[in-house]
Amino acid sequence: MWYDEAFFRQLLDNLYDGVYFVDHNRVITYWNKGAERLSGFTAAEVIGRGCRDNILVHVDTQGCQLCLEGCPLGSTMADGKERQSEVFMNHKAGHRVPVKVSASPIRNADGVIIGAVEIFRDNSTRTSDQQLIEDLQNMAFLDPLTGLANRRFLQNALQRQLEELHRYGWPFGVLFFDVDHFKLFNDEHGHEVGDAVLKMVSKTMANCSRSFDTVGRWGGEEFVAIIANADQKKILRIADRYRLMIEQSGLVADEGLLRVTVSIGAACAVPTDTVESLLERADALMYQSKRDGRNRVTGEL
Ligand code: GH3
Ligand code: MG
Ligand code: MG
Repeated sequence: MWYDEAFFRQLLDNLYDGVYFVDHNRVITYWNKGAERLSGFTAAEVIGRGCRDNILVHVDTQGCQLCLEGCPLGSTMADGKERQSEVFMNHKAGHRVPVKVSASPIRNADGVIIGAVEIFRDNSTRTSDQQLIEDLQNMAFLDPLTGLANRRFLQNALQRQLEELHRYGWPFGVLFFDVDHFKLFNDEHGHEVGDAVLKMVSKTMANCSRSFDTVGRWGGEEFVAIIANADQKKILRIADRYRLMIEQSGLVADEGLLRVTVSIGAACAVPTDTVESLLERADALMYQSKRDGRNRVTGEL
């Protein structure tokens, strides 16, 4: 089977990896699309220039400038051996890109080395592993729908607050929120619109929380806020601000602004509390708000 030069050019351009050729003077003679993508330099900008011309400026992890002191292409042309290395190349925009580089000699029909080819590939897997760890950490503590802290995070935070109450006597309180008649809301507008409203409520809660308070989604249409360093009076005032802000939030829809209200129970932590006993009290107070007509806050007497 016969392939012409255009076929090979197209083949090389379709590779995801960067590929370039240099002649025996280390002048770049070919530069594929992958090389353009990884480096930011177009073929027109680099072909005809020397690879040591301060374009790619490969450095190793010690910051050693390989183009001047240890060019893998130069060494490969000298001894005819293939080489692989991990280096950082220069992107046109100025930043460093980690790449895995393979250099191989190019020989003519008589076996004489007339140049070299370098293939380079994005080597940022380590950075993406790091990213993955961060993503997993976030996922472990983040509620995916609302982006708020999840139940596990809230439980840990409550445990921490209780320890601080024991050790330093710092008072704190817990608000338990439940959206009113949310089943009816879903039935009327659909589950997706329901989800959008839960997001809206979450945003409002996050926006009106003080920087040292924690708000999170307990589950379903239930939310919890931990109010740090506050006595009963202050906790009630903060709870009512949340209630009012949620009541005043509206999702724009064809039918007009869609609103929901919440019933809140506000409990103050006492030294004998556990996470469970504190939440149970806040939950019971929330139910009292439901019985009293919803869209209200109930605290302890
Ligand atoms: P009330 O609390 O005022 O007594 O009435 P309610 O209808 O809100 O109470 P109930 O606990 O009976 O129902 C809660 C509803 O919340 C049921 C469920 O369809 C809805 N819900 C729970 N989680 C989600 C969610 O993630 N998305 C949506 N769209 N709806 C949810
Ligand atoms: Mg509920
Ligand atoms: Mg409800």
